[in-house]
Parts: sequence; C-alpha cells; structure tokens
Amino acid sequence: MADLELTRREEFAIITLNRPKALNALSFQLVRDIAAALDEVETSDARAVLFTGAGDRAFCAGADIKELTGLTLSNQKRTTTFGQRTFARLDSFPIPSVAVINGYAFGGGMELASACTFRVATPNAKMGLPEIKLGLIPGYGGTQRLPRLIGQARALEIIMSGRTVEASEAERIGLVSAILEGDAMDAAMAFARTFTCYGLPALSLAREAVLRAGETSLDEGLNAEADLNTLAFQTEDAKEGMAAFTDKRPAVFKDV
Ligand code: CO8
Repeated sequence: MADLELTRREEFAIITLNRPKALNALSFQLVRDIAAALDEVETSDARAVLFTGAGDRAFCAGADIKELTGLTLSNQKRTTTFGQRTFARLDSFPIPSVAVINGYAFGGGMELASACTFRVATPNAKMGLPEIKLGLIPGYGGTQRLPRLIGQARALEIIMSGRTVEASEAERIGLVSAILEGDAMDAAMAFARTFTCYGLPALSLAREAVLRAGETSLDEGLNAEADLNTLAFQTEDAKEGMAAFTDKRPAVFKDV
C-alpha cells in the first residue's frame, strides 16, 4: 500500500491517503489500497476508522484526472463500480468512520468523505463536486449521498455549479459535524470519543436505522426501527447499560 498508510493511534485506525504531490488524488491503485486497508481494519479491534490526507493542503483532490482519459466503456464502468462498492462498505462497516478533511476534498475525495459516518474539517478545508467543470458528473456516489446528507436542492446547486464549499458553510448546512481547532487529529479523536465510549452493537444498530430513514417510507422505516431496537434489547450491553443506570454507576460495555 505504497500510496496509503494504515496506522493505529489508541483506539483508532487511521487511513492516510499519501500522494501529497498529487494532492492525494485517488489513483485506481489508491482505491484498491483503501479496499485492502478496510479488510485489515475490519478484523482489528479498532473502535473507529479515521480517514485523512498526507500533508497540509489536501484531504483528497478527487479521482486522478490523468488516469481518467482514454478508458474504454467497460473499464470505466468496472472502475466506477469498484470505487462505489469500496466506499459503500463504510455504510455497514462494523465500526464508525470519520473523514478528517484537512484541506481540499473534491470529487472522489468528497465522495469518500460523504460515505463516512461523520465528516469533520479543518478551518481551511474546501469541498465540492467539480466534475461538471470536466464535462463529467460524480461517479463514486456523490449524486446519491450528497442529497441524503444535505437535501436535494442544496446538492443540485453544489453539483450543477461545481462550486467550492468552505468549511464554515459546510458546518452550517450539516455537511461536516465540527470544525477542528488546534491539532486536527487530536481534535478529530476527541470528536470520535463522543461515541467510541459506547458499545459497538448499539452504535451499528443506530447507524443502520438512521441510514434506512433515507431509503424507505416512514412505515417501513418504523418497522425497521422496531426490529433493530428489539435486537438492541437482546445484547449484553443493553442489560449492562440499564443495570448501570439503576445502580447509579458508569456502564462498562463489552461490545456483545
Ligand atoms: N488528479 C490528478 N492530479 C491532481 C488532481 C487530480 N484530481 N488534483 C490536483 N492534482 C495535481 C496537479 O496536477 C498538480 O500536479 P503537478 O504539480 O504535477 O502539476 C498538483 O496536484 C498540485 O495541484 P495544483 O497545482 O492544481 O494546485 P492548486 O493549489 O493550484 O489547485 C486544486 C488545487 C483546486 C485542488 C486543483 O488541483 C484542482 O482543481 N484539482 C482537480 C479537482 C477536481 O476536479 N477533482 C475532481 C476529479 S473527477 C472525480 O473525482 C470523479 C470521481 C468518480 C470517477 C469515476 C472513475 C472511474
């Protein structure tokens, strides 16, 4: 994984896109490296995975434009589908994910960030889906995830104008959950600790229920919530959480 670093800091797996000279652009190899890194993280005991970009300029400036020209139709479809599937793994990944947007997040970079459970950004971060300027449209999930995150009208305006969204606007419209002050990774880890202290089963079930809300009718969503809520009640963590409340002591969750 030459263009990607997978490291561990405390309870966090950190995936660093590491092509700073190309503003961490997503080469096809880098997308394959992300898939391999997710395989490794999936079987680890990390409690959250944090994505970031090497250097101080970019999270990721999108797909590597130099590789996009001259693809055959079938190669185009194959690589787009692989990228979509790789990012979509984050929807049901056993641990939550956070995109630490430390500079530019354009195109495929923005799409990777949008697939994460949460996005947090440094004050200098700039985001967008500028594919329209290349005569293209987003292909790694941007047309589907951005409207689910910020609503159809805002997503259409951002995709059809290709404009840049500054960190402050991204926070205002709910695209990022927090602006990181001070050391970005320290601040991102502090953000992630607001949920890594809880049991992974409940975190996964909550995530699944909320993602269903964007995909189903209210009736179907409520049914799904009832089922997932019933599952949550079956966990040892739920017994522990409710017992701890009654005993007036902190809960000790064991992820079971
Ligand atoms: N791909 C390849 N190289 C890039 C990319 C990129 N996306 N972005 C930047 N670079 C390279 C530049 O070519 C340059 O390299 P070099 O020094 O060798 O010339 C280096 O990074 C630094 O970039 P700049 O000199 O341009 O830096 P600036 O600070 O002037 O500008 C920007 C920074 C604004 C980020 C600018 O580089 C830019 O606009 N980049 C392109 C952003 C973009 O359009 N991204 C969308 C790409 S399309 C996409 O992501 C579609 C996803 C789905 C595809 C499905 C695939 C099958």
